[in-house]
Amino acid sequence: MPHPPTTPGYLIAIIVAGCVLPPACIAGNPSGKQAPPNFVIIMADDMGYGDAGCYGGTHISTPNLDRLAATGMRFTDFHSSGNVCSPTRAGLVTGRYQYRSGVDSVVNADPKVADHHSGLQRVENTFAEALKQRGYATGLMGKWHLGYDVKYNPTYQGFDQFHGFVSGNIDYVSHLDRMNVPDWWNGRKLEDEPGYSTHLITMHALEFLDQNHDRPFCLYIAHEAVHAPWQAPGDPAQRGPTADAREDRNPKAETFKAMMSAMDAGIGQVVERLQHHGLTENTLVFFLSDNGPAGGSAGPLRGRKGSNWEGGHRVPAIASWPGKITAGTVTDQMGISIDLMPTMLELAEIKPAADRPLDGISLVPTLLQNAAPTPRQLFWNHKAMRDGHWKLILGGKGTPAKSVGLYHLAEDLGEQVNLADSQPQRTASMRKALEAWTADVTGNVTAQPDHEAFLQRSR
Ligand SMILES: [Ca+2]
Repeated sequence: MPHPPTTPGYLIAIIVAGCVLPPACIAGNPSGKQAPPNFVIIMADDMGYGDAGCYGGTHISTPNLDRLAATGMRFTDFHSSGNVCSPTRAGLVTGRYQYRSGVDSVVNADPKVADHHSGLQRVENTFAEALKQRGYATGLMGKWHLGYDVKYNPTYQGFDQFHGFVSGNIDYVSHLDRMNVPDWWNGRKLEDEPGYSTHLITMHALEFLDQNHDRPFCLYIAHEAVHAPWQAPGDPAQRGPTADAREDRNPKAETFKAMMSAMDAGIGQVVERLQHHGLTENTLVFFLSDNGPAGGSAGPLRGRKGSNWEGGHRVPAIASWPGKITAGTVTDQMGISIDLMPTMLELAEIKPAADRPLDGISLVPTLLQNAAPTPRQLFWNHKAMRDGHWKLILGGKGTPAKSVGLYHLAEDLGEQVNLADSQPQRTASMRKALEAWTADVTGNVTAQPDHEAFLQRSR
């Protein structure tokens, strides 16, 4: 018989970051109530709907993602709120359509471009800020892409720790951005370290887990993979004074596979580290991609990164939480990246800020009860919307600007049979809903002072 501990765990109050968690919150305590769950959000970059084995991808092996799906829940109808990088990230961290924060286009690497000067303003509430109030340790490892100036650094947006880069992509080896500017940060300090970016992101994620395993935490792992430049582990730098300046437009199949494998292996290491610390049953792991593929595969979907066709924004999404989410489930519930913040806040019992209502919905009923899918409406870029299985798209890439497309995705996932003419009433009502949504999300946009000042100077 093991001896009971001298000091029963339930008598200890954990004091973290000025926040006292009641004894009932301590994991496994005799009151039966669990500690608030930990969150690990893993976002791939430019990974397509067809780029994982568990999504029918045959060109690539993703054993760790496949295992995550086998131990958890796989979404068939999950979306990014943008079809390119920055907008999706602005939506993800605020839980609101990105138009509201004024970060609705790519924050450009080139300072001569107005969009270089946009960023997520401090007035926004991020999930990291919300969770910090509840005593969570917070970290971002990898890509931020929500502002270049150091004043937009993620450590000003609720993240205690940041190891990674602020631009859209860096050389995986030399860590220079597209303008050949060094872009590898430790918090607010430019601090390069040697290594392949995917490996570094994983290493810092594991360190974060080692440092914070005994308190509630939220770890946002924003992989660079599988964004260009196309560099596999072991490849030389492509950017920098001594580097081969030529960057391939399209990836070689072997290179792309190796980039994906490095990320997949890193995800496996993170799951193992959670197991090592005994955290799997109190940690929700959620994996998703930030938009459709650039170098990879959209599977059966039409369109790719940057388009409003499903291939631009329907993404792989997997949730794993052993003991809470039934292993091996597949859900057709429509979901979107802006749902993650309301989901985390509900699980952590935090009320969202009243002045910044969330646009997403909590996915808790889907995750924990595998509730039957509820129909909903989702919107993209003032040009596309879903209403249940119906998809409306205005001027879809490859069609005339004024074209109107209506597709029934349950029967036509590839958006090939345009029903707009045969369904005029539905088309009209969806257009009306899209216009109303546009008016709503553009009605009270957060100002972007640096962007405005740049435009003033260039006039
Ligand atoms: Ca992206």
